[in-house]
Order: sequence, then C-alpha cells, then structure tokens
Amino acid sequence: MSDRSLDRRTVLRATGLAAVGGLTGLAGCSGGGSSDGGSGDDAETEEPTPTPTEGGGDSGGSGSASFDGWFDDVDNYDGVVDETGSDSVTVEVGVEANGGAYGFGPAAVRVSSGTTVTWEWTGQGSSHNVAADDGSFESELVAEEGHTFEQTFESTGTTKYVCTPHESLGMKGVVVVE
Ligand SMILES: [Cu+2]
Repeated sequence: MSDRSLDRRTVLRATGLAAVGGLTGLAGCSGGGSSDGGSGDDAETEEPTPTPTEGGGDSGGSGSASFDGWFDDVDNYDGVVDETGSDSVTVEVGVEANGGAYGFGPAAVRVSSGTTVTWEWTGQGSSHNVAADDGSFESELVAEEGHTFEQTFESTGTTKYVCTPHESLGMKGVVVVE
C-alpha cells in the first residue's frame, strides 16, 4: 500500500522535476529576466502534485487542557496539580490571585475517585464560598479563617466551581476525578 503510493509519488515527482528542469533549462538558455513571469506560473502548476499533506493537527488538545476556556481569566491557574492517591486533599480558599486574595490554591487539582476534598478558608479577601458550576454542591459564604467545607467525589469526571461573589474576578477552580 505504502509502496504503491510511494511509487506513484516518485513517478509524479519525476515528471514534475523533468518539466521544471526543462523550463529551468530554457530560462537558463535565454538568460534574461524577462521570462520570470512565465516560469513562475508553470512552477505554481507543478507544485501541488508532489507535496503530500500530512494532517493539519490544528488546536486539538488545547481545549481540554484549559478546560474549554474556564481558566482564561484565572491568573493563578498553573496546570492541574496531581493529588491522585492522596488520602486528604486540601484547597485553600482566598489565596493571593486575581488582584487580591481571590484565588483557590491550587486552582485545579486531580484526585482519585472516592477522595474527600477539603476547602480551607485563609481568612483573606473577605467572604468566599465554593459553588459547583453544575449545582452539585455549594458552601456557605463565610470570611472566617480556618473555616472548612468538604466534598467527596465518587464519580470520575471534571467539576468546575467558583466563588460566587468573586467569579468575575477569576476566582474559579476545577476538581478532576479519575
Ligand atoms: Cu471569593
């Protein structure tokens, strides 16, 4: 299969080369700049044939990497922190980010299914909450340092969440369960 296509390509290339060679030879013989236009046209016609196009590969994985733009306006997102296998995973609420203490730390975390994630308030940046984008959980809105909120993630998938009052500033996070 590949042999056949290679053969065909070789034949086409040879033909193209012969044609180009002939033209080049002619141009060389005439030696003048006046034949530029003509040879340019011919080169354009030959070119598409010998060029095998191997997949464009346009913007494939970037969408999932940034969670479909979820973190575009989140300045403390620095990749997904891998906490798979950890017994306890803590995310700080109110870390320095997004123009104040308006971040989750880390913004994105990966955990094993069955893991309980504990959000712990730093006491910075006034009142925060933790509210799932899909409505599956929502903490109370509090400012108190040391306050905690827990959520156990049983099923695999990605859960996006925000701090409701600071979502527009970029106080957003993700828990990836695998
Ligand atoms: Cu907040």
